Amino acid sequence: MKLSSRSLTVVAATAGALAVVAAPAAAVTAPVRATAATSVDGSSGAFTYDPTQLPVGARLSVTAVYPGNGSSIVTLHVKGAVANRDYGAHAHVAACTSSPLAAGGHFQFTPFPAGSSATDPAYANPSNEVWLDLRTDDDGNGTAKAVVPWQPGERRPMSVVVHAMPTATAPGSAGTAGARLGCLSVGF
Ligand SMILES: [Cu+2]
Repeated sequence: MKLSSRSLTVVAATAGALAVVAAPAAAVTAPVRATAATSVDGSSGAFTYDPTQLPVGARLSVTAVYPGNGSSIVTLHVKGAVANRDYGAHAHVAACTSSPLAAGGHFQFTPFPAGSSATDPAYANPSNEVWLDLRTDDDGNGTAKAVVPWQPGERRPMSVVVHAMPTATAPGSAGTAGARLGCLSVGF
């Protein structure tokens, strides 16, 4: 009996050790992917609101990964946009429609409180929002990656909007990036 009980203890300890090792590597939530080419009416899955600045057929691809450490890793790939230019981009609170403003404001993990504003850098910053600015190469392709120290809960972003300018950071304009050029709905 003694020998048997001891064997069980060893097995239990081994299983416990394995569980401890495995936990940090496991994703809390499955990764999310969305990809679509832009069109004016959105029938291709994504919108362009200004084909001169974001051509019809440009491809927007977003990936979100939620590792066990509680962070979110979001990437944006743009293909077939205007070559060698800067675009701003962010996660927004609502899904895309043919109306550029329908995607709403930026998703803020901690929403700005009453008395503050959407452009207060204490809330409009790349740790509290998901900023995905990028510069395209000679072929009009570019990539951005954002790592934020939180994961969306009940409130979740629902789209990525591409803007005409790099994202501003000054008080009163933080988070702004000019006109909305395109939009991809993403099931974050
Ligand atoms: Cu935006």
